[in-house]
Amino acid sequence: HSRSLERQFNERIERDEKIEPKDWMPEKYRKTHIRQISQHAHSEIVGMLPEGNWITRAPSLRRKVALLAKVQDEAGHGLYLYSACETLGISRDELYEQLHTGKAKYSSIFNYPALTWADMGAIGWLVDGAAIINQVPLCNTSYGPYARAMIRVCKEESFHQRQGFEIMLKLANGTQEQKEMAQDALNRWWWPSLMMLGPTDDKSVHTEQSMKWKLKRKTNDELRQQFIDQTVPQADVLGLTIPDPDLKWNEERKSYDFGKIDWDEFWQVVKGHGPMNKERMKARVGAWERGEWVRDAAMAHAEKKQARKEK
Ligand code: FAQ
Repeated sequence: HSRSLERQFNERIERDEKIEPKDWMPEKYRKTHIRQISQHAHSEIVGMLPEGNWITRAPSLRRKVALLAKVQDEAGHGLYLYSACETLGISRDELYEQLHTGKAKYSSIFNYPALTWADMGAIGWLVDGAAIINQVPLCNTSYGPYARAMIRVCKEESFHQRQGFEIMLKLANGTQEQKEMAQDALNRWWWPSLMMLGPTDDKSVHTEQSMKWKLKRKTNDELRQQFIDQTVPQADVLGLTIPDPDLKWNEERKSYDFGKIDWDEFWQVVKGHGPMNKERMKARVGAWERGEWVRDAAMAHAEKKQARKEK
């Protein structure tokens, strides 16, 4: 019986039908979706921290308004994704618990510090740029709630990316010191942005199955190449130099060849030993603990209301 259910399920995937929360699905499909969607949600929430750090120091009111809106969007993406994840039968409390105990991962990129205002430019340009490349194919992912969430998320990410690029453009055309700040931010965020798209395909344990289930529509290496090919001409427009001496146009492949990525650094960060891992977790766990009285008060209020209704 379950084998025929599985066959029907695979045929639905084959026909590009969306799988919905109450549909039958293999347990492993459910589990790997909870893993990826929750990691994605956690990344949005932890991803608010490096930029949140600069809201009070934005150089003008207009910059502040834009940055504030961007960080609020990230909160919205996180909540949207947690809701999509909950449709797979896991509670919000369990998801938070997994993040706070280190059981669930979040994107490596948010374990680097945002040191100067130029980092707000580099994050929007590169990190949101990489996020869009990764997320546009996910608008076509097989699980309905995830696919629909991605449509709105991608529209907002596109504003975020432009916001960042415009900060870079302004700095790159500013004083010598401003241009140096922009170059320095590019130097620090370039390699982590490439790593953000995940390990190389031969080291990626989930890609093969996730491609079959159409959870992933492109592999990590395909997305990375696409990101590089799209971003190098943008660096030219800015007049900045990508910090990779081996970067070179390959006429035959119609793509850029690029230098070696430091995968040891990536795995160190993923395992919790990046420059900001401890601080990021401390901020999240602290926020959860400081919010306890609010949750308790809300529950007590709801219970009182319910009791009054039952009288
Ligand atoms: N960081 O077999 P694979 C954003 C883990 S965008 C940490 O290749 P998969 C917007 C992976 O989980 C950022 N861990 O895994 C924003 C697995 O470990 P596990 C979030 C990583 O899932 C912008 C192991 O390595 N975007 O937040 C990373 O097939 C600016 C083996 O890897 C998404 O999450 C990493 N970078 O492919 C917000 C998009 N890469 O789980 C604020 C959705 C891999 O077995 C400011 N996710 N690992 O313990 C995906 O597309 C995929 O999950 C990948 C990884 C491509 C990230």
